[in-house]
Amino acid sequence: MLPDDSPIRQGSGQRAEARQDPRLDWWRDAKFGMFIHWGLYAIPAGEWKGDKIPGIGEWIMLRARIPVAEYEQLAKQFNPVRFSAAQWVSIAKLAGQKYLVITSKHHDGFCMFNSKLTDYDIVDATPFRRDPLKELAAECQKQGIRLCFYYSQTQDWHHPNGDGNDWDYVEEAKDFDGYLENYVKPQVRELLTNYGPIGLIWFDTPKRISEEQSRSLVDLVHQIQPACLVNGRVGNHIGDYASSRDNVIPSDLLQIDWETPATINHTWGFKKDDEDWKTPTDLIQKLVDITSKGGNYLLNVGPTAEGTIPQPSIDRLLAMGKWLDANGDSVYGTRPGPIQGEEWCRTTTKPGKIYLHVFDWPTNGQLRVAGLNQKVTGAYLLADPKKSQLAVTSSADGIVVNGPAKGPDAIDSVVVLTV
Ligand code: H79
Repeated sequence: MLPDDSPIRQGSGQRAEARQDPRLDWWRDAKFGMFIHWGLYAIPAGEWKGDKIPGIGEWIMLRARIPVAEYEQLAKQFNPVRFSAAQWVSIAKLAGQKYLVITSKHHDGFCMFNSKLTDYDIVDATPFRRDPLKELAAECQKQGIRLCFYYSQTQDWHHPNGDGNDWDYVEEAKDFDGYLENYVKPQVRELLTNYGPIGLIWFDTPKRISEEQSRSLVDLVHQIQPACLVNGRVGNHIGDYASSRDNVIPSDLLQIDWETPATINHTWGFKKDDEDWKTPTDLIQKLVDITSKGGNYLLNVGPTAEGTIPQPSIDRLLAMGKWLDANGDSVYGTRPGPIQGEEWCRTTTKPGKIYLHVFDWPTNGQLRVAGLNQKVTGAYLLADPKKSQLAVTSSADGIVVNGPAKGPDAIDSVVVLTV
């Protein structure tokens, strides 16, 4: 049992056998993905009939108790003509993100792909009439990004038998199993059949789903695409990897495969008045912090109803990409390093190398690393193309690297220790 305050919510964990599964290797090496929350909720963008609705944007239907018949009308206005799959995938690419997870159906039930199971989808119900997931699939293939889908398997506020809408329907009267068998599973099949190879399916908020039902979903995914991963929020602790709580970074190294889904501002789906953006420094240090503890960072953008990624998000992603261009060796393909729990630094490792990520460069330039039990044979700054050696001296409790008086990178200066 996980404690109540665990960074991984009860039931969102990793199946024990998956820990050694080589199918996860691409994902273990990837470290950084783009999350995209895009749907009808981008139209109200946090405001309903003149009222600002508190909370995350994609929850507006529930928070404002909008009847299905009213919310459905949004589809007629959804015409994101500025959407460009090529641009979105380029942004992910420039940011250094290796996979992209887009909402195929969020809790509001609107399908962002062409589904034969319903007319409540972007091709049948909107003037746009295009399938953005098809366009993204082609573009991801072209640019070498793994395409993945978010799918809300339990909550569906539009479907009469989906979980969560108690203002149009009666919860107790719902045939949840029928909804899973006759709607969710056929849709998951469509997603895994019509869009080429899919990296992973990102389920969310398991809530009332039973262990048997979760298992049958995992089995279905693996049956159709054996290489496709399933995240922990499929429920009942049987995912291929664990998902932490939203925006929560574990304080310690975890001995499982895990990922933090996170926002750049506060909302996931676009909200016009959420302008509280995390700084590039914060985002880069979070990526490094997560990597040093063995996790992945799945960082969200919430495109507008016109189909564009907000500029503040683009600016931050490009800043991350710029840092990764110079320092990516210390992130991609690494595993947690030997020094954990220090405030001023993080460590990651690859065979023969320890990457010392220095967030707070000491004013005397002396980096004291205690508790290293490998023999250090050399040190240099990762961003230094000449790899000029820094003097390393051994002390009683570890090593001292004699670096420059000023760290070369205000966000994170990476020192490579060869071991
Ligand atoms: O897709 C994103 C969120 O919509 C979803 N997970 C991420 C990846 C998510 N589902 N549930 N939650 C997050 C927890 C949500 C809690 C809240 Fe609320 C929603 C707090 C405020 C709005 C529920 C409704 C609790 C209070 C009101």
